[in-house]
Amino acid sequence: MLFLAVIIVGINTLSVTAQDKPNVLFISIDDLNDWIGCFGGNPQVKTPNLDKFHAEGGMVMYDTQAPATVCGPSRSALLTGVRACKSGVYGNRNNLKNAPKAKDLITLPEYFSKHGYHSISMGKIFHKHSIPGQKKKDNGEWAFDEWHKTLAGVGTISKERPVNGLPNLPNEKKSYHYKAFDWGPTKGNDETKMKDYQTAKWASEQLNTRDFDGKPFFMAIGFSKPHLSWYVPQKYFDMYPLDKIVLPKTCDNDLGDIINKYGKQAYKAHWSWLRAEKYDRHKESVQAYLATITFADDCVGVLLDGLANSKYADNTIVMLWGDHGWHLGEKQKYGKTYLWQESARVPLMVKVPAVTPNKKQCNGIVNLIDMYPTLVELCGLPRNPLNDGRSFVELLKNPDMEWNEPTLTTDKYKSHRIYDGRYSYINVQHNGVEELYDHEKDPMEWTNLANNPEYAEIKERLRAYLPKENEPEGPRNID
Ligand SMILES: [Ca+2]
Ligand SMILES: [Ca+2]
Repeated sequence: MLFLAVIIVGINTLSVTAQDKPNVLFISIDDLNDWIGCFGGNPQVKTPNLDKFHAEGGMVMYDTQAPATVCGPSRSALLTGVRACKSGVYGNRNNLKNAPKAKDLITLPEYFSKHGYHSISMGKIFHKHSIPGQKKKDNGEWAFDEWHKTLAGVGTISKERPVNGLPNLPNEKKSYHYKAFDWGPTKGNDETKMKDYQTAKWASEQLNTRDFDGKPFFMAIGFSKPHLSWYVPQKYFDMYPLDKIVLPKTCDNDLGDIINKYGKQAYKAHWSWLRAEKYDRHKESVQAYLATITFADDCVGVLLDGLANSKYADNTIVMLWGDHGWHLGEKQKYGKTYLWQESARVPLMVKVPAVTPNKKQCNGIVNLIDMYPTLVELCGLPRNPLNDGRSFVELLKNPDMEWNEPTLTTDKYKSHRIYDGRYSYINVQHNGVEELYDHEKDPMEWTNLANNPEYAEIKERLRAYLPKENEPEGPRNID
């Protein structure tokens, strides 16, 4: 009798799960900053599909920060729900599965799977790591019920490298391989042959042909562009004529007021910027990033149209995010890393059917690490007590409410940024750098106020949010 009762309870729970739980479409766009029409980060960028998503309930979470400023640690933090300073996963070479404090954490897709969802994925969600002694790589396959390898894309029109013909600088480190900063057109001028396009098409087909065994789904789709190299069909370059390109605003000698513990300027211009400067390629770099964003936007459109045409359109939460920002010349740099806003700030868009309004921008301060507890709450799953983030469900329901708790971004061990919407405070232990910026007066973070006595109290207030625990860096991959 007791056995029968257990079976009946089990069946009831399952049927409730299948009918009442919303699905989740979790979309990652690698290395996309705020250059999206509806974010206003660049006046020239063309992102019609993301803008359409915004017009149809995809709320712009305008002031979202990343937990870390490079792929691996940002993704590890947002997928485990645990900060880098607690997990020891600080860099791309730290696989979370090798870090003692991270390896047993239940990641977001596993958590959904454990609570009755069918998890399925294609594309980059976890950062890819080598496995010691093995040829194959760890892509995070273990986190999903179904994990699918991406389909092959097309190559560039020329096999010569670099495609952009940009030479190394005299005396430049040899390790700075061409792939680190290259762009050019792909063969055939056909976006449908590109890897990301095929990923979008595949996902759309899943949404229109599958019932996932009657379970709600957690589908994670990762687009690899606009990550370098910026190889996309010529037509995307043609959308941005070179002579019309407007460069981001920069400040001469911006790095001059960032001083290390020896009293010297802490950072020099990055090699990528020095190359672009020497060979007059700033406009070309910006053009190529814009072109690659528009290609990624087309892929997002294929996926979102696929969802809109499917039977899941009205009961699927969409959470779309970039893993960290990108510098396009600001602070004399092309790329990510460090703790300035160009790297720390990220795009995040959220659609909760019947909850998020059309064409709405929300200015609350959130962090990508908050996505885990937010999705858990939206889907009615039990709270994961190990999550460091804060659910912003209340904010999604009331997007104009006050929501400005300071938030953390980490670059390396004891290298942190605290941001509260008005000020950003950066504290880097290894070189003794402190920076403080007032975004109300200085939205581009040009004037470092860390040593200005008028701001001493503000600095102390933000310092109090620096993490007290700092786990040493976890083991690095061999290669
Ligand atoms: Ca990335
Ligand atoms: Ca400056």
